[in-house]
Amino acid sequence: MFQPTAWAAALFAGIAAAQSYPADVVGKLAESSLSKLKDFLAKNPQGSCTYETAVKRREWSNLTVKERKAYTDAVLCLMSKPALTTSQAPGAKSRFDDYVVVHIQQTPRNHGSTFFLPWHRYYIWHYENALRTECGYTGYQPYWNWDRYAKDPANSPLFDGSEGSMGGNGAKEAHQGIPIPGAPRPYNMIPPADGGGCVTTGPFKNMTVNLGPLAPTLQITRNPRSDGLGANPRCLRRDVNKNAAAVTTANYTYDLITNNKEIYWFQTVMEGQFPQGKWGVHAGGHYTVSGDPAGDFYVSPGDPVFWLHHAMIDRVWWIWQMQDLEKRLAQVSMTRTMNNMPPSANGTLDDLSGLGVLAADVKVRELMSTMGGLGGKFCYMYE
Ligand SMILES: *[C@@H]1O[C@H](CO)[C@@H](O)[C@H](O)[C@H]1NC(C)=O
Ligand SMILES: *[C@@H]1O[C@H](CO)[C@@H](O)[C@H](O)[C@H]1NC(C)=O
Ligand SMILES: *[C@@H]1O[C@H](CO)[C@@H](O)[C@H](O)[C@H]1NC(C)=O
Ligand SMILES: *[C@@H]1O[C@H](CO)[C@@H](O)[C@H](O)[C@H]1NC(C)=O
Ligand SMILES: [Cu+2]
Repeated sequence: MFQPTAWAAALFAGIAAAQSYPADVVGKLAESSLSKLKDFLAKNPQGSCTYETAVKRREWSNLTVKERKAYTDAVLCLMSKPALTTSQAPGAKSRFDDYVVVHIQQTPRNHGSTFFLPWHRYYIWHYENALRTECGYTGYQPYWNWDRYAKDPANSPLFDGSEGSMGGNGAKEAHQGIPIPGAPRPYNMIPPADGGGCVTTGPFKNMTVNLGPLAPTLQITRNPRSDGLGANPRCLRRDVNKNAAAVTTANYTYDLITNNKEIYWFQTVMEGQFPQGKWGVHAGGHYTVSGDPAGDFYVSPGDPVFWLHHAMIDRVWWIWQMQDLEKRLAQVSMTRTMNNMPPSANGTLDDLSGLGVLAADVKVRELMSTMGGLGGKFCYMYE
């Protein structure tokens, strides 16, 4: 028997469930930590950056569809402006590609090293600033709270392919899973999901990926240059993957923040402990997108959703720092090379970190605080 009321109620529940997310344990922890930040700022004023003046980066589904479109329009605008890096990277076609070039060039320095968290903080801020100053975007960099979509990322507000999404999943195309080097079975392979082909829906359905690949997880035509910086135009591919997303639920992030008191362990657990079969939330988020270039360690910023993932990485570091600001705003660890290969000295707050031709080197010390870092240019929190 047809029951219109039950049908309407079910439909309404579906819509409501898709759009409202109760605070998770990590969000509650962030909320309850803000008083520590206020106290710290009262004792250590940061010039014009105050608790009241700091801007708030917001979660993707907390933006209205109009706000999300303003963001993706600004990204498309960056993709339409001429590149500044063509002399080093003949494949770079746009200002958006400039950021991919810098990541490719600095990948070994900025992962598994002292620079991982501070450098990516600088990198995201600079990109956000380009969207605002070069493309008229008036909002701030949104983040992707992994937990919200982990159960079914392909049908989430981030990847459902609607105009308010970051673009859809890739078309279904047979492909392999993602090998996780050094991990024991069954953690040595992230099983493939239902995409793998070109993204055909949402704001980025027509985008061209120009650079790379360098470490492809799909069969992609090789770049004409060994450094990946030559022209290799192709479609954006994704394999939105809930197998990877399973390690990004809030309990993993909460555990990461609360059970690792030293930066060395916080960063190590975040970046993954593959020999122990632990992928970590960092790889988990990257491989939730997968495909090309999102699954490529070097070229991943060429998928626009990278920036929302790394904003979440930055948010998690911010929440971790708030637990003990006196100490954690000054804590770095690891060495100057990826996984200390080749061996190098421990990095320090006086080491330099920069964005190649895009932005000057600054001391790591300048990148430690979202509230007053970079000579006061950093002045943000996460909602
Ligand atoms: C899609 O991309 C092609 C090639 O870059 C371009 O010629 C075309 O105008 C684009 N279409 C839309 C609707 O943006
Ligand atoms: C998080 O929860 C899942 C599902 O209940 C569980 O399998 C996993 O071990 C938990 N992870 C952590 C780090 O607690
Ligand atoms: C480098 O850091 C490690 C731990 O992070 C520490 O054990 C070691 O003593 C440091 N080395 C030097 C030369 O400071
Ligand atoms: C979502 O936005 C509302 C205001 O628009 C805010 O009160 C709430 O804290 C936000 N929640 C999260 C988790 O960002
Ligand atoms: Cu990176």
